Parts: sequence; structure tokens; C-alpha cells
Amino acid sequence: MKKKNQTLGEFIIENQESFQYSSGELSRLINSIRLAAKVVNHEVNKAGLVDITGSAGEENIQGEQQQKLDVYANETFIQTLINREIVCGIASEENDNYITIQGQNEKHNNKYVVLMDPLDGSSNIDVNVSVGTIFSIYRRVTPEGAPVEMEDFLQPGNQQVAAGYIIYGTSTMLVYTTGCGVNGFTLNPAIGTYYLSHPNMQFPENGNIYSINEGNYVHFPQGVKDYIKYCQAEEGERPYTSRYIGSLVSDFHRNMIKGGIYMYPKSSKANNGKLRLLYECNPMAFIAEQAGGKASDGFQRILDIQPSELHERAPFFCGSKNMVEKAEEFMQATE
Ligand code: AHM
Ligand code: MG
Repeated sequence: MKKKNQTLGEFIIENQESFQYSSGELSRLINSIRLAAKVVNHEVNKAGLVDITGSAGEENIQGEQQQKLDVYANETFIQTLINREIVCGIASEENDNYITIQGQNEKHNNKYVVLMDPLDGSSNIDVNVSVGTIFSIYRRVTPEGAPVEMEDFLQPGNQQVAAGYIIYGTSTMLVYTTGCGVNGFTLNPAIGTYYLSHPNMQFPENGNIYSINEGNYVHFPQGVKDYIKYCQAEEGERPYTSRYIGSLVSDFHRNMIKGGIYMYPKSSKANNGKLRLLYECNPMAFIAEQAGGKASDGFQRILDIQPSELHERAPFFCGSKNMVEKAEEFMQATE
């Protein structure tokens, strides 16, 4: 039952026991993410003041270089995790290679790796549209006591122990799962506390929103073109509504609440679409499934794809279960 005014901190402590490896490390890790997200939120909220404080690359009034927000977010998340010595490695959209973290007494004895997109949709910042952070957490597969290796990061999404996103929107929210459902917390910026505002989030089984960059229509595979025509057809509950912010976290978040499908398919311009499997598709797919939704590349479950590269891309169809299954039907009918 939803407790009144439950904070994220209280929720983490209360639910720690239900987590299968409850050593407290994962709780401390989520706590670090919650802290870094507050710092990034504060900076993102000031983005509109660039004319006053100076834009990226310029010097501010104190003679310091202004950083781009995605670089700032990347450094903030990495530094917060390093300072707390709770992960053994981090991979980020902003870094070509993964980062190894030695942990306490340089013993490499932390269990978890984090993969993240520190500020997704950052091209939206200039126009005051919501952006997000996406994160994915795994246990390392190589033995503790030695530096992490690439295989610790190249795990299929079905091995995730936790995943989540932060949406820097009209309100800032942190939404995450540890495999026992999805819960959403809203930040009260005045006091810096997140409250449980969206307990046990569920994707409606059906929806009437489709989200895709239709500007790429001519480049889409026939199955996607056919599915778009299906969404637009005058029949039953259709035509569906088209909504596309161009900010994955925001499009996903809206669709999870209202019912809908997000699609970034392959195209004749990009063979695997645009989104990155490890820190965009997998965490969102884990959250979607935990909320009763579905995530597919059009042919197979996203979470079952065996990755082979840190920054690889995958076509992505994610959202209300029945809508994703319908899109898969169209994809599979034409290939
Ligand atoms: P980014 O990681 O470079 O910010 O790109 C990811 C973003 C997603 O948030 C969004 O859904 C997609 O790119 C939009 O792409 P497009 O402009 O091609 O529709
Ligand atoms: Mg991104």
C-alpha cells in the first residue's frame, strides 16, 4: 500500500531486503545516482540562463570555462560513483571506453558495473524541452579482485539487476526498477527530497499514441511504413495520436503513463537505427517489461540480444504490449 509522503530514501531502506543480493551495495549505488541526479537537475534548470552566465566553451564571470551540460552530467555521475567506491566500472555514451574503478584499498572488490547515458536528448536543452538520464546496472561476471573486463559490460539485458531513468521535466522524476516492479519518485526541489509519487507503474496493455520520427518515413522498412498506416487508419479506436518529443526518456515516460508505442527502427540510412543497446534500449526495455509492457527490435526481445560492442545500436519498438506485438506482426510479415 502507498504510504503517505514516503521518500525515496525510506523506500530504498524498506525494500532492500526484498532484493536478492541484499548486501546494501545496490541501495548505496541507487543513493549515489539519486544524489548525482539532484546536482545535474540543478544545472539543467539553469540552462536557460546561458545568455547571462555564458554558453558552453565561453568563460563565465569567475573566469571558469562553461561546460556543455552533457559533459557536466557525465562528470557528475562518474565522480559521484567514484567517490563512493561502490562500483567496479562505468560505461557511458560520452566515453569511448569503459572506466575501471579500483574501489576500497584498490582491491577491485565491488560487484556492480553501471552503464549510462548521462544526458539523453541533449539537443533539446537549447529549446527548453525535457531531457533525461538513463542507467543500467549489472553484477560483474569476472571474479572480484581484478580490474573489470569488457565482458562485464557486454551482458544481455536480461542480466540487469536494476535500471532507471531521471526525467528533467516540468517536474524532475526518478523512475527505477530492481526487478520487482517500477516505481516513480518526484523531486521536491525546494527541499531536495524525492517522494514516491508513482508507485507500481504499469504500461496500459493497449494505447493510442505512436511515437516515431516520421520525417524518416521514406527510409523506413516496409513493415514500419505499413504499421504507421495501420496507426493512421480510420477504424475502431484508430486513428491513433502521433506524439514525438525526440527525447527518448520523455516519450517513453508519457507512453508508459498514457499507453503508447515508441519506435526507432532501422532505416536505409542507419542499419540498426540510432539508439544504443546497452544504455538506452536495455534499461528502457527492462523498465517496460517490469511495468507490463514490451520491448523488441521488431523480431526478438531486446533483453535477449547478446551485445558484442559497447556502443552498438539496435532498432527499438517499446511500449504497450499489444501495440508492440502488432508492430512486430507488420515487421515480420514483410521480411
Ligand atoms: P542522443 O543520445 O544523441 O541524445 O540521441 C538519442 C535521442 C533520443 O532521446 C531520441 O528519442 C532520439 O535521439 C531522437 O532522434 P531523431 O532526432 O533522429 O528522431
Ligand atoms: Mg542518448
